[in-house]
Amino acid sequence: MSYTTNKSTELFQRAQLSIPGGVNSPVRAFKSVGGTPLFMTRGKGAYMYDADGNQYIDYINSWGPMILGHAYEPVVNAIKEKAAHSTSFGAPTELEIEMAELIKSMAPNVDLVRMVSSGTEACMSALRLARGYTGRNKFIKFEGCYHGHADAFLVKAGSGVATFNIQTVPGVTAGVSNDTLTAPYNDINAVQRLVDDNKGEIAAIIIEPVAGNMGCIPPVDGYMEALRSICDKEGIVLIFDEVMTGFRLAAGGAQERLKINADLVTYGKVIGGGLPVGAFGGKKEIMQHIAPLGNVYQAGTLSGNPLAMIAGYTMLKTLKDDPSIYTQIDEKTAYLHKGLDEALKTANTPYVINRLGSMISVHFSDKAVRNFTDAATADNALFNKYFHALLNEGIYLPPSAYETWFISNALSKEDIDRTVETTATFFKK
Ligand code: KE4
Repeated sequence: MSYTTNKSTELFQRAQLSIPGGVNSPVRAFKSVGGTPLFMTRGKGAYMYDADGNQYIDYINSWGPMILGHAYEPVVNAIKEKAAHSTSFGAPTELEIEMAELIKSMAPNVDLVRMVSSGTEACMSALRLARGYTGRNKFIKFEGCYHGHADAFLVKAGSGVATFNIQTVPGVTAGVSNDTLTAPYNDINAVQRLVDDNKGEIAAIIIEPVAGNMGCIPPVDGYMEALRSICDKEGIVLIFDEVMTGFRLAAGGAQERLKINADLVTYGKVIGGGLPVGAFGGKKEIMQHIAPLGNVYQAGTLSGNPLAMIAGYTMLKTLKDDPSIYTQIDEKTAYLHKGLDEALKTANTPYVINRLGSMISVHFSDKAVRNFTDAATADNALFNKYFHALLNEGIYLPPSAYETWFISNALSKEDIDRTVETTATFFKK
């Protein structure tokens, strides 16, 4: 079946007259995979539908939030009900306490948590807090990791920054990026060297505990433990950016899955059930420096607003009350992994499938993909062809080789079988 997408083409032309690049977030523009982005009208369960009425099996799920599939009834109904009583007060509400208590009951090492409206805000605030708490200026991030678009993080970042191969982002001043130190992912010696060369000056190390913004790249054995001990020794704040892994890899996220304690954790995506929500939290010893308790200022007009809170609360409560969802979603991803492996084996092209839990990606590489350089030297032109081959058959992968695939628990065995069969057909040609 090859789809006609005339309506999307028309909408894309029109969008570009009023929105930069026709999209409100660059990764949606298909710039790296080529072609015209598809305009969606609705979604239900594992599927979304474009303006021409074509159905797609969704492996983006809004880049993570739709872990239970689109238009999950309890979330939709909760939003409808809450909206009738006003959408925002700018005053505290009991629901925010319930949301904070729910997060604390699921996530390890979170004594206090502050709600914000995006993953970017969460990471930006966590970094400011770590700097305010330690009195130090520098921090370490990893090449290919993406922590949102706050200036300090746009140095060798992943996701759209890597997709568009933006080396230095105009507008990010040297004054800001001078304090951003970078190291390759999965290389603990590189971190040790930076720590030794900047003794007593590093406030934080921020990491995606399972990287998802250069495709999926799990930490190699012992790496996260080594990071933890360097931070303990040097008084550096270890920030787990769990915007992607939080409430996805386990109820307790990567801290639970990898059994590593972070000092601060940032959340987004799943935590909002599809509405704009982010959060950062951690030990009281650190979080108590946040205004109005302390002097590290951080604020937000719509932080903790009722709609976002009821959507996120309903989503997290569902995940907490039925932990088998995590087993199911992991099993579905393992099934997909096995099927893709069989399909790709028949192809005469090298490939690597990286997976941890429900985070998975295919790299057309002839060697292990353990850091950004490995991901960047894979045959990403082939990925782009593969992306379109599947899209044409109604299967929507993330439109970049530098993204992990997002699995929803609404995916059926048949959806996965169709994905595998279409993969096998493409590689047979
Ligand atoms: P937002 O500000 O986009 O809500 O979150 C930023 C962010 C922070 N940390 C991690 C680990 C993230 O993955 C993200 C956002 N992820 C990208 C996709 N890889 C969002 C998609 C987009 O930019 O439109």
